[in-house]
Amino acid sequence: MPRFIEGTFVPPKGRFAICVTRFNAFITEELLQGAIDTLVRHGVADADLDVFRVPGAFELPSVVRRVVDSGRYAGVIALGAVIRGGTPHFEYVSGEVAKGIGQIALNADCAVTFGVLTVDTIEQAIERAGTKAGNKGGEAAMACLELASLFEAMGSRAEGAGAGGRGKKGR
Ligand code: INI
Repeated sequence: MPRFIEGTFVPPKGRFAICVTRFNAFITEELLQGAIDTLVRHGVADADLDVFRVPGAFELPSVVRRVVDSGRYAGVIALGAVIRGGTPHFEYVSGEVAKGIGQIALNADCAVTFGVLTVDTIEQAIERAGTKAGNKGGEAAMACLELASLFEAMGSRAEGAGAGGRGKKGR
């Protein structure tokens, strides 16, 4: 029988942070509510949850990086909504935010998940913010819980994977 090392949805020790953009707030506030609701219903205490408000998706990576580097969190969730307009601005903003958060996630000692919508229309954004296609903020929160729990099960990089130890930063 193989040994399975996997996360659960029981919050690991430590705090969670949500970084959410103000741009397209009518959508991102719904993503935020979905993420908070998911974390709290899985047992994260209000006192262990911080929300950072960010101007726009372009600024998300710089804020997420500072939050991660603080070492205070077991998990960080990035939320935003980039909606295509008539100019190439969409491509630059959506490209930068995906690349930036991806690089941070790869190098972070804590769980970092991506709940940034990149859609062609406002209708598609609405569908993903708590209507037909679910709530991508809630999904990013679920993924963050599972990944943080998996990291806890794996132990920190310093301790070696599979050690079952706790991470070294703020957990
Ligand atoms: N920011 C978003 O979060 N979503 C968008 O759809 C968007 N569009 O399309 O322009 C957007 N632009 C602002 C950008 O993120 C920066 O805040 C701005 O360029 C200042 O640096």
